[in-house]
Amino acid sequence: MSDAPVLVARHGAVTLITLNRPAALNSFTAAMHALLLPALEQAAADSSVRAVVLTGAGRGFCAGQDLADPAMAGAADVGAVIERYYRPLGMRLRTMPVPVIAAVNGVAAGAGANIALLCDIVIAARSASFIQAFSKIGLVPDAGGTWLLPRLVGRARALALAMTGEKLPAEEAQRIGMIWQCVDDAALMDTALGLANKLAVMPSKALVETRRVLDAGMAMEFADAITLEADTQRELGRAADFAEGVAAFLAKRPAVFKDR
Ligand code: T3D
Repeated sequence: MSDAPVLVARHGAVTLITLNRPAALNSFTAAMHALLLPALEQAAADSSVRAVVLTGAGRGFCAGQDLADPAMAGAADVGAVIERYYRPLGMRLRTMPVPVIAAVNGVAAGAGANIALLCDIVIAARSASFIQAFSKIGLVPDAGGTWLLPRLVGRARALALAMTGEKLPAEEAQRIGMIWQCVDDAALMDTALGLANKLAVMPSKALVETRRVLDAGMAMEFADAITLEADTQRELGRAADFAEGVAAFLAKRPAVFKDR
């Protein structure tokens, strides 16, 4: 196996991206950032890619920022690190033209936890855990955590997780609705790739629009949310995938979706 800090592999219509610095629990270095964002950009630009799975090598998913990376650690301006690396990464994940699944194979801490949670669907191994490690080093949650956590688990749990920096086991993360699913360790990759393959044959454009309208709807009045639904359905209703979906249903055959 290559020792590049990010590995990219194709499984049919699915791109599998693996964070690959297992000795340091796949914590983010500048070198890793330099490969991860382009890997996502490439998947986004390739119309044959219809789903992405993000995972980690070894016993961790990602322990957040590599606190020892000379290229980043002890930076005089930590905000600049966020702007340079975590804003583009978070924005890319939230606007991918295909669904992104996090297959959380082990501990996900700091920015590593929030990058996982920014993915559309999070599946974690039973031995995995999530840690908002920031408070322990004198920071606030970043990589989108301040926006995401209260939306996922509510203010009370978000604040307690962020203030204590306590480890949240995957089973508990599923129980409180922070992630979609917790599965046996041995089943993680089959489950994640199986789901990715299922999503890959669904109408990508509609899936991505679903992400957009759900996120936007959280900040809207009810009437405005209905308007957004109507506008979005108007656009999707004119697209080829809708015609194909209805035709396939009526003909009792599998649909072949192409829009992206
Ligand atoms: O510029 C900026 O910093 C701003 C950006 C901030 C974004 C952030 O992500 S801030 C949060 C950074 N992350 C952390 O604070 C988490 C630090 N890690 C831990 O607390 C623990 O490693 C874990 C709880 C995640 C796992 O604990 P455990 O006992 O399972 O493993 P370990 O022994 O601590 O770690 C294994 C190795 O990975 C170890 O190296 P060694 O001793 O075997 O050579 C450890 O030093 C290394 N490692 C783990 N996390 C990091 C790391 N090395 C560098 N940076 C890390 N974040």
